[in-house]
Amino acid sequence: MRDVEISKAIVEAYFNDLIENLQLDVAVVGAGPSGMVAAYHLAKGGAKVAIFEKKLSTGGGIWGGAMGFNKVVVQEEAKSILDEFGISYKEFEKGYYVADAVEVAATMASRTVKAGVKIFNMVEVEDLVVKNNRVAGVVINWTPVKMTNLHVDPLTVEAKFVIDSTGHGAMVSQFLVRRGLMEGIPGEGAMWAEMGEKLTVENTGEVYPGLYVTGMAANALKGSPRMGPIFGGMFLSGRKAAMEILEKLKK
Ligand code: 48F
Repeated sequence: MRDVEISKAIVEAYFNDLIENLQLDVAVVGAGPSGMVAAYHLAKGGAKVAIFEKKLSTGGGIWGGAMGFNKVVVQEEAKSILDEFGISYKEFEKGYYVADAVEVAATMASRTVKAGVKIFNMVEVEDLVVKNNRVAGVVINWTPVKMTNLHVDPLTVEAKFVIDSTGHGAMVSQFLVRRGLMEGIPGEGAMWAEMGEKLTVENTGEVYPGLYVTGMAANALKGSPRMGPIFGGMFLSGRKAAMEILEKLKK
């Protein structure tokens, strides 16, 4: 066994993936629940899609359940998404299903990758490409470069659509706000699970030509309530964005 062959295998495989994913139908930013569900459905629908996730791990806010009690709750309307991913759950009482947070995060990542989505972890989206008043891609850099504040230029990925699935901070939409291309973002409202869940789905959509928002980012843009450890709204939001984008890609 030669060490250098191991290195060559990694470098060649990684850069083949990177080259293949420099031109996408959809670039999803953030591998939390809404981003993974969106990417999964897009890939199933035949779109070329990659997720860029700044952390090492995928799953965003799934892993810790609530206060580190690693269970998540899903309501009736979103149970079909647990079924679609093959995630097990127990009925707590009518309409409230409880799933293991580790199983949700791990299974979702696995099924998303197997659906054909390339996930680039440890890659931060630091800006957007905007051409002729339309978002046309993402600007990426290594997370350690961003963390250490090194002066290193990024790379560009072309995409027909970008999805901001970055959660509470709505980090991608903030790039447009900073340039005066979008109104200021009020941030999420106070806790109200029922309203937060409903509005997460309603707030999901195209917020600037070529840019979609999902999940908590969608609520942050509208000042809608947070909802804590209930995840159905995140799943339904991801699926809604995917279905709308697939329709637009057909045109
Ligand atoms: O926060 P997150 O899980 O987003 P979500 O899909 O789900 C929210 C829930 O987890 C939970 C909740 C449900 O009750 O409220 O909070 O809306 O995942 C967002 C992901 O985006 C990554 C971040 O590391 C996380 O994994 N992310 C954030 N900014 C960037 C990014 C960036 N600039 N580039 C790449 N990834």
